[in-house]
Amino acid sequence: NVHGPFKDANILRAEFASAMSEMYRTEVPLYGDLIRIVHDINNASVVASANDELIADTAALRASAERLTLERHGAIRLGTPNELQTVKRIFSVLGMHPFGYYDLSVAGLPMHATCFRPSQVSSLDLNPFRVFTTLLRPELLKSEEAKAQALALLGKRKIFTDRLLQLLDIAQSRQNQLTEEQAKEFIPEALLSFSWRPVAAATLKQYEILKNEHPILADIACFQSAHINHLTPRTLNISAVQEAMKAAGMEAKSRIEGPPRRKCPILLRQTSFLALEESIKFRKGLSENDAGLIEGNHKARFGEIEERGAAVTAKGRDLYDRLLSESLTKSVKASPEEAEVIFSDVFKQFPDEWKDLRQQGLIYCEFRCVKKEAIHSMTQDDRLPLLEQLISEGFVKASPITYEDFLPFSAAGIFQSNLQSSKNTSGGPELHAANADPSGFSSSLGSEPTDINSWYSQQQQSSLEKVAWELGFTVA
Ligand code: OOG
Ligand code: NI
Repeated sequence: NVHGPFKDANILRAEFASAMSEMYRTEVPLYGDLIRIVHDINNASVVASANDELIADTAALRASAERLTLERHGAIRLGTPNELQTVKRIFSVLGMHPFGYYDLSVAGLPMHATCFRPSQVSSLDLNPFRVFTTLLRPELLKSEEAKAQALALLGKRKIFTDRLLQLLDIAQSRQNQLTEEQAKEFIPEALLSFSWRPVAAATLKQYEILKNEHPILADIACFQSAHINHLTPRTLNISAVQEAMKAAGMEAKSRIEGPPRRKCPILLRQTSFLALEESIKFRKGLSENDAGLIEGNHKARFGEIEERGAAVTAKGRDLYDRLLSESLTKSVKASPEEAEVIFSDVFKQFPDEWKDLRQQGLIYCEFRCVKKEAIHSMTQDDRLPLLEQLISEGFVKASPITYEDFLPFSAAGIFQSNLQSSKNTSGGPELHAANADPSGFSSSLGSEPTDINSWYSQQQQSSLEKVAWELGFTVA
């Protein structure tokens, strides 16, 4: 019987994220170096931006260097609906829920994804840890042999311990809560599912067959765990980190994914250091008698950084997608430096002043009432929407809402650069015909991920309602 207060999910998530980070730093020491670089640059950026009106205005950037560097996401790749459903239960105990559907077939990858993250802004503020989680789509594999081998391996493996499954049952019977004592056990048990195992579940031959179909398939199906493949701290200045990575001798991805550098950051920019070649032991054969092991190599794990900007509306996202595809088309044969110029040039069509972005309905904002005195003596100017007049007369302040989610094409670029041999990294992913299957994903997950657009627009709307209430208006 369980007594006593339950562990707070926000605290449990923070402890889990920090244990995962420690695990990953031990597994991939280069990640520790990356964290130090990011921390130094964030410190400098926070100092430099303290008096910068433009930056101080951005909700996206209201954070201390400590909190910023703490912020990180991770990524895992799963093989079966059952693994996805169990991972959903693990994350639910940590206060993380599925947000958004990502179709990675746009980049020719046989998978789709969601992101598990906190659903309340207050929880994100306490600890914003999130995990980009992809699921294999066997129906998109071309080779029947590779597909059969992959499904056989996946059908046999057990990536969750019995004790973890027991703890999940206990939590589920109590609104996903655990006692302090159970939580202590839960963290290492859950981490095991995401840790690196030095012995593969596959033979070298199986690994080769799967890798030949797609390197990502080998990574998903040949191992005993759903190893975390990267962790990502957030930075205020991704371009500076990219330079510092190169200066420290790290092999950085040649292009930063996402929108080009701008005055008013939008969405998400990402870059990574490339995956390391690691030695791993493969099984000689799959029967008990073939107990021997063979040395081999695998490349999967890397470190990434992200710079977050404002969340864009559906209209803003359409514009972003259009400019992205225009930039990609124009830069097919370009070097990374030329591509940067092309992107900046094409993206001139995306307004770069907060006021314009807001007035044209391209971004989501949080509105706050900052002054109430003399509101009744204000005469309404018919040429302006009321909200804009309230902003220009200093009653209301608008801050862009931080984008908390991901971009499928950028994700594909991150995937791609970590799949290819490191010498061939200048080319990003190519655009493929989309082949999305959101309802297939929902049925694998056992529920529908939250729609991200509704989530941001709900946040904007509730801030407006609060402003209206404080100023004594009614909202339409
Ligand atoms: C996931 C890549 C996507 C991101 O930040 O966009 C991702 C993966 O490589 O498994 O993490
Ligand atoms: Ni990532």
